[in-house]
Amino acid sequence: MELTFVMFKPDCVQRGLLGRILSRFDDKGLRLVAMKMLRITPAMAKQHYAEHVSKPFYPGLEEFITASPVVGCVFAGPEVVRVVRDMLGATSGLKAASGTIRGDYSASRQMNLVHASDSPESASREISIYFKSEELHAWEPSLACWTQAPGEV
Ligand code: FUP
Repeated sequence: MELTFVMFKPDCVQRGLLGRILSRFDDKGLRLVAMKMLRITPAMAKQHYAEHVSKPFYPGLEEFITASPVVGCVFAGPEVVRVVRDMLGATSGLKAASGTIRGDYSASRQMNLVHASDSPESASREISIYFKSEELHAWEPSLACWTQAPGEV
């Protein structure tokens, strides 16, 4: 089953939105397979945002993402990378559609509450920054037979 890495960023934890936003993923029926709270170091930030390190906004992004603890998660599900990106909405909370997580809770491009992998390849790279393989839990939700038909998984 496809995996994606999701990070509840410092603004999400600081604003007390973690439970509310996490519940949207639960409500959707996504399977949580790993979760931890951690403080991102500058070195981890450079690894995570490798494609952005040389961009002008990077220093501010690093300062923000290392300022306070985050919660990292791995979710599993069919097409979960695209499903979660659709749930987040556009990068900037000012542009994200109403009804998406960023559209409903963020009014900022940098403080957009939640990160999610943009492809299965990014997911696997990002998961390896934050989790050891033994920290990912394979489990079968008892209600799985009521969230997806057998051929869909
Ligand atoms: P996303 O894939 O939606 O998380 O967005 P990007 O990979 O394009 O950007 C990574 C992070 O950099 C975003 F969460 C927001 C931040 N960012 C800025 O702070 N300023 C910018 O001009 C662009 C992105």
